[in-house]
Amino acid sequence: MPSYKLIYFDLPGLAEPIRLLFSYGKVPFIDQRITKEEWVTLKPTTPFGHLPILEIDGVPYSHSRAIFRYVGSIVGLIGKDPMENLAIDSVLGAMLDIREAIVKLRFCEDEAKKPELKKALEERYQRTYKKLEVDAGKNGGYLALNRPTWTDVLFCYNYELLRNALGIDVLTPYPNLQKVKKTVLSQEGIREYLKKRAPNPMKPKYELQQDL
Ligand SMILES: N[C@@H](CCC(=O)N[C@@H](CS)C(=O)NCC(=O)O)C(=O)O
Repeated sequence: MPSYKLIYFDLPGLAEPIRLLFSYGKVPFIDQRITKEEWVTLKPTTPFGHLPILEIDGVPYSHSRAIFRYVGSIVGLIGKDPMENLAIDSVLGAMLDIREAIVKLRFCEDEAKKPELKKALEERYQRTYKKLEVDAGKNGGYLALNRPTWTDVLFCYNYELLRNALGIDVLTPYPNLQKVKKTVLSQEGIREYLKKRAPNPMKPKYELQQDL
């Protein structure tokens, strides 16, 4: 097996789905967390000037989505053909749209604009969750296919972000999506990871480990 080193800040951010995916498959990896000061020196040496980076046998690879897919594949959570991978990537797109709306709201410094951004986030996630609820019902509790895929794991992390952004349990009206989360959190590797998860410096009210 190659050696894996994930380099990111001491935050969940774009690295957390990668940590969760490695953990799902119980694939050992070095979880290197760097400080802002270290980043100043490291940045010019990186392929695209940002993190996360996954080093595979010492060779650095960038861009979170590419890394999600790669780690998804090594832990057996990808599709078997282009059509299946299209269904998986479509859920990825839905999660990224929600994340974008969360980031806009969280980093907005203009108080007057926040209600509008909150409304946009609510509309975005409700529309997405309604559609995914139907899909998860048809797929027996999985989002993209009728078996687990890496977007089920990504969904759980996205849910954690969303729940903290809005301060409500956004899953309450969606029993099939609750099942997706339950299935992911029942995986031994995920449970082990969450039990010893590094403290989140942002101190969010809700963390996935509360549901173990
Ligand atoms: N398209 C990239 C974006 C990565 C990105 O924006 N990384 C941020 C942290 S979340 C970063 O490296 N910020 C520090 C910097 O740009 O100097 C990906 O998906 O990995």
